[in-house]
This record gives sequence, C-alpha cells and structure tokens, in this order.
Amino acid sequence: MKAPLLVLALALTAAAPASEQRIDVALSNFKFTPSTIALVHGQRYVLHLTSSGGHSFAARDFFAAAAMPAADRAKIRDGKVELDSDTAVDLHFTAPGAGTHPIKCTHLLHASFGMTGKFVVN
Ligand SMILES: [Cu+2]
Repeated sequence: MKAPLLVLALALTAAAPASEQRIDVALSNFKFTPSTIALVHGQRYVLHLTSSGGHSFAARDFFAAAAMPAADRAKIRDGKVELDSDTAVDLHFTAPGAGTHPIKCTHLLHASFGMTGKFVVN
C-alpha cells in the first residue's frame, strides 16, 4: 500500500502553489550584501532591504520588468528605493523573464566605490 501514498504525496507537491521566498540584502558603505541576487523566472519573492548609513537601491530596469503589488511599487521613486540609516523596506514581486538587471546606489560616488550589484534571473 506504499505506492499509492507516494503517488498522492507527489501529486500534492506538484499542485502546491509556489511559495514566496525571502531575500535579505544589506546596504552598507559601500556595498550590497549579497551583490548578486539570483532569481527564478515566475517565482514570488519578498526582498528585505536593510541599510546602515543612507543609501539607495536603484534597479530601474528590474523594477519595470517585475510584477509587483501597487503598495510596494509606491515605495519606488524614479527607479529606486531610498533608505535612511537603520531602516528596512520590503518589496514583494514576481521575477520577470530571464536576464540580468543592474543594481546601484545613486548617492554621490557610492557606485564608484563599489556599491553596485545585479539581479540574475534564470
Ligand atoms: Cu550608498
């Protein structure tokens, strides 16, 4: 009687909706940790941004391509999210099609000091 149970378990696994995955990214002088964010097309995520020091998370192309609830899209201004020191912002989204999208901090000289990153969607 084990085989029917196994089939049932596999069927339930396949039918389960994709759950939201959390990604933590820390902004600090002068880097994103991690700097490469790997995503899977169609997967739902919540991006949890935290900052020590004032920084921005600018990813205009990615934000334009990703599906996102209006409440979270409202946190984005001119392609970026601004974070004061010791603050956090959550962004829920569904990963867009495969591709690479740049991330940078737009504060003066921060990107030239190395504060850049990328989304890589597969
Ligand atoms: Cu910065």
